[in-house]
Amino acid sequence: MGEVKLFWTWSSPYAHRIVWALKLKGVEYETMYEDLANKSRLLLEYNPVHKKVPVLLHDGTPICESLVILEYVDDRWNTTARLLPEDPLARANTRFWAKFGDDQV
Ligand SMILES: N[C@@H](CCC(=O)N[C@@H](CS)C(=O)NCC(=O)O)C(=O)O
Repeated sequence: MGEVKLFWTWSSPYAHRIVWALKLKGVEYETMYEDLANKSRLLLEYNPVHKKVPVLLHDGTPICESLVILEYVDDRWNTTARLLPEDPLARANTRFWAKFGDDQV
């Protein structure tokens, strides 16, 4: 499974969706709490483009942007229930509504 760390803060809906995905998949992870008013050196190093949570660190490699992280989690831990449906049209529809939700937040 490797070492998994999640940089997050309790108030972030984007971070909560990653927590739910990891729990659904049964992936053990370490929580790295971020104070967004005083971001850690590691957060800035791992997400230099947006400097935001969530960031998933898997065996030392950072993955940024919550929808990208969700798809990574689904692809990497693919022996348990899938987050995205198998059917390509249903996947496209799911991605549409996920993006719609993001655009409205
Ligand atoms: N598009 C990003 C949005 C992440 C985001 O907006 N995170 C907020 C917390 S909810 C953040 O880290 N804000 C810090 C800042 O804007 O400096 C994602 O989906 O991961």
